[in-house]
Amino acid sequence: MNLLVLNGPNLNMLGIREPDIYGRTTYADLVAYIEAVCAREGIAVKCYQSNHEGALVDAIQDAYQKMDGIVINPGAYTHTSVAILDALKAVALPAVEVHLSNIYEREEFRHHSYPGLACVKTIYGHGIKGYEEAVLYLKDYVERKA
Ligand code: CA2
Repeated sequence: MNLLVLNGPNLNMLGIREPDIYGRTTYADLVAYIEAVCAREGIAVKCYQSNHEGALVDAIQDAYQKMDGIVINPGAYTHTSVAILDALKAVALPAVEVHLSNIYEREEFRHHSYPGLACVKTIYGHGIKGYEEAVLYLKDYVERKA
């Protein structure tokens, strides 16, 4: 199984600022954690982070016919990006949305997700463990569909 893990704007700042909300794990630690989970599960993973909406759309399009699934934390684009929603719909790959924080306990503008409308599941409020949960959910989802 081939998996793309996408992180959106400012997630490269993990562990550097706002540890009360996002924890003390750095982005490099997060990538190492996801890679270790995927190695254990026999999954080939590509992790990519960008602060640019179009670059995230490009990465989703590049996954078409190469990847079996996508884990995505769109960052603040969660609440604004119809372009990311449309890209996920266009490639029609199973996608799981992850949020480190509980977006439903934060400001009201964080309660709605556009990309989430094209995802088979959303995991929120579990910190970096949420990425492991997303990987395992997608693995099971893809194997059940095979
Ligand atoms: O909870 C999440 O994972 C979010 O997707 C994170 C986004 C936020 O806009 C969403 O509403 C919820 C923000 C990511 C910013 O990450 C930072 C990490 C460290 C320091 C500053 C920002």
